[in-house]
Amino acid sequence: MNDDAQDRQDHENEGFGRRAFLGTSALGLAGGLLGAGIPLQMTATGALAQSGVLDGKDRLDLLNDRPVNAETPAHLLDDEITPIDRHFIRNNGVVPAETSAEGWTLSIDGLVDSPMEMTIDELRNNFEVVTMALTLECGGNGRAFFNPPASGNQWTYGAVACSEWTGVRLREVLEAAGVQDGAIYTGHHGADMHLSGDPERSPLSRGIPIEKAMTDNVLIAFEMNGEALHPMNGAPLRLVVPGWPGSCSQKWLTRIEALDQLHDGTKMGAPSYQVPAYPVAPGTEVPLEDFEIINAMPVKSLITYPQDGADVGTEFEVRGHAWAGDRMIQRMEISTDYGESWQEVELDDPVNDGAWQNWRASASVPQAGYYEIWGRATDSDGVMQPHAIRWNPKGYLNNSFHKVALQAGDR
Ligand SMILES: Nc1nc2c(c(=O)[nH]1)N[C@H]1C(S)=C(S)[C@@H](COP(=O)(O)O)O[C@H]1N2
Ligand SMILES: [Mo]
Repeated sequence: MNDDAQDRQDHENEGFGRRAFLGTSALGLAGGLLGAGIPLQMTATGALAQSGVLDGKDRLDLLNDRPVNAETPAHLLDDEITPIDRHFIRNNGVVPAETSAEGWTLSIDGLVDSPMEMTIDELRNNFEVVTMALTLECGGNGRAFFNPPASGNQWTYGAVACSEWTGVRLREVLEAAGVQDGAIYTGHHGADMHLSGDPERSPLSRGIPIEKAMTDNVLIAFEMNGEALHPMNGAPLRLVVPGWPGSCSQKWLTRIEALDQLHDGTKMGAPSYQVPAYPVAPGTEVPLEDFEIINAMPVKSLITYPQDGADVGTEFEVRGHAWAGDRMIQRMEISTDYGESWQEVELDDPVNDGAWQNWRASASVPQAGYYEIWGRATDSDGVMQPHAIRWNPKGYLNNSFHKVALQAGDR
């Protein structure tokens, strides 16, 4: 069975029996409690994560160790530029044994006039090297709160980051290869190994429409925050496709094809990284032909200070980030009274196209006690984050309000 077939099989197996089983497991229990709301950190990290130690990533919460998947607690995402040690990890397979830049090559082929194979030095020397802060979010970020639960990594909030990536523009490389008019999609290939160990199988190989590939903020990156890429984040070379599901951003990048049709690589097919083409009731079994590929990610925001459950008194700062796929954030608001009233925050412009937007506000509550801080962003199309989850079978695109618990002062 190939991987898309396996994925479809998993999908078909997600009947009520399996959900009933999940409902009694630790996972389902956490999902239920978390779905009920607050406090979050305590249940999420307690039930879901054995706190894992990963080289240079030791404060992340490990969700799975084969393949390695780890997320960043929201309060550790407070920096405007995400430090390398706080960038989440989402692997579908096994990290390549060799991740040194020495001898690494990238091939460009398919519908191009001049197929190319270049070393990383050749990329550096032949194209303009640019540095940009770019937001990367896993399509499944927020899946832990789906009810009925969705299978897959139970990400809470922390499968998102905005580091500074240095590399060359995919557009310039495709143009140098002479990408032909008939090309409509890319196909991305990486050097990671399938969990089965079968070298013929790829853990993940996705692509993007050629118009997106030609956007100025899509990079073939060889540095992260001015250093070599972390092995878990795709060293020595990766794509960064900001604002689209993280799965478009192929790590350990070895080859890009230009195609005259949709790429057919692993996890391009439904239901992977796809959602139903119409709204469905929670728990609905959706026929595979009714799914469509996720392109730009929806408007979303994160509160990174105060930390969930913290006591910061009755007057405090609130801050975080907001982002919206290919669009900008127009307005960011917070509420400390369960949505009765909203306060607009101070919102920065993105440092460049594709970066998340930082925001901050001075807030206060009328007396000591328990509160929740809620955040909601509105994008440049006027679309606001929803209060609740739009359920879909695979648990993608949860962009509902972020809420943190606050114990304001002694009672
Ligand atoms: N080769 C390869 N690239 C990959 C993946 C993978 O498993 N293999 N995972 C993708 C997914 S699903 C996401 S969300 C991002 C995560 O990037 P990060 O691990 O650097 O945070 O990488 C993407 N690129
Ligand atoms: Mo992802």
